[in-house]
Amino acid sequence: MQSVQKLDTLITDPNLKQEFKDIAEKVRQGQRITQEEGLLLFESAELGYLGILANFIREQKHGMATYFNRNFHIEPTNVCLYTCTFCSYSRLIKKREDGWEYSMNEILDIVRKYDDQEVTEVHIVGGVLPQYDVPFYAELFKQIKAHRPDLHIKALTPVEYHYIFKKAKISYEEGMQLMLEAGLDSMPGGGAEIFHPEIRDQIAGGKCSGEQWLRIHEIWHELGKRSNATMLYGHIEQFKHRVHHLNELRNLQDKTGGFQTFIPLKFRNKGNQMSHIPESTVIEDLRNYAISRIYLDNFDHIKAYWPMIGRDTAQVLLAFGVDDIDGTIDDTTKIYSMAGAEEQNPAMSTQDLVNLIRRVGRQPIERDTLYNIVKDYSEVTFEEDKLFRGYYDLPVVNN
Ligand code: V47
Ligand code: SF4
Repeated sequence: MQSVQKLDTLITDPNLKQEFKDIAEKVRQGQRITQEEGLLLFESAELGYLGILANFIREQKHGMATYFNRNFHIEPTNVCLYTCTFCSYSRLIKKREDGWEYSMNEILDIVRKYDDQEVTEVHIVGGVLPQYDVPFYAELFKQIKAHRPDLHIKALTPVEYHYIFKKAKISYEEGMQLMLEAGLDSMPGGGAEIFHPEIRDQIAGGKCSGEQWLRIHEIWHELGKRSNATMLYGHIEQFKHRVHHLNELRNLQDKTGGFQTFIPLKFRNKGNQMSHIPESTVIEDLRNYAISRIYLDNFDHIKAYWPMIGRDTAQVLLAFGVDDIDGTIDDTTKIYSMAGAEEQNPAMSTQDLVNLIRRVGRQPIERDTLYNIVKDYSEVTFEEDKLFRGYYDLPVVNN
């Protein structure tokens, strides 16, 4: 494999500093890097070097395979009682005209809209409001399962769970057990932001702490279930806070093995309290994803959430440690578009996703939420592919 040769060449490069050689050697041997080494990478490693290391790990784990799924998002409300400074849903943002608070039936109507589509997952997350409580969500999950038992429910984060369990006066353990019984299948990675209190206290508007976020995931994993993790980067945090965040996740993963995917989320600066902070550059984005891939040796997958990071950057990231680009998201997912994400109305068909992956030389594979393979698209060529001219050869299909 080319990625092995590139790493070997790097390790023997006489111009590479010893400390970077040592890290590259560790990666070659499948060994873990330390927090100090993680910080060194953030502070001074070059993009090309990071790309070689991250791509080596990515190809060792997954070869050319690049995963996507078919899902849809539901945001029950875009109004929130918390005051996160990076969020356009926060109650600090003036009462908006375009606010919504869906009822149970309105949410179920959205689910029913997808009845004739081959989606495998519904992703439910939004603002926090008192009417969305334990009885509401338990009933919602039950009704979705009654209507469509095969649909995987990936819903809510420790931010909501902490709030609704406290309100119901039940423990995290009791609460997560109730959600499991109601039909919850897995937890998305949101609400993690930056765990370190030096930063979290300034940006996370009074919602659950880093420890509470980690504890709720731990309990969920102990029930035998899976979840994702995120990190909101590129605002007021320093590199040391990112390393701390990644280290907390790596430690919990050692304990439970319940995380599937890590998703770095680039801070977008429109329509929120931190609009004065410039967004990170594409180079910083690539570096951050690559270092995440190198640091989180016990995570199987690194995902680029394309509506947030943009399609072009998502393509480049497939050479910087990323092996997953999330789903079709046939929806108007507002939390990001309001914050200035690339995609105002994120929707990509299966064909779009397959082409996006294949045109940078990777192998598109549709997965379900738990990474079971739904369909390998390696041999499927769509009509317009025949007109594509690029660096990577596309498979020739006669039809
Ligand atoms: O926790 C809010 C982030 C997250 C902004 O698990 C912002 O598969 C950037 O976690 N700029 C929720 N980010 C989204 C999320 C997610 C998305 C896709 C897939 C999965 C998964 C999880 O969105 C929040 C917060 O960190 N967010 N505002 C903003 N201005
Ligand atoms: Fe509410 Fe979540 Fe936005 Fe914070 S990030 S204001 S908890 S919707």
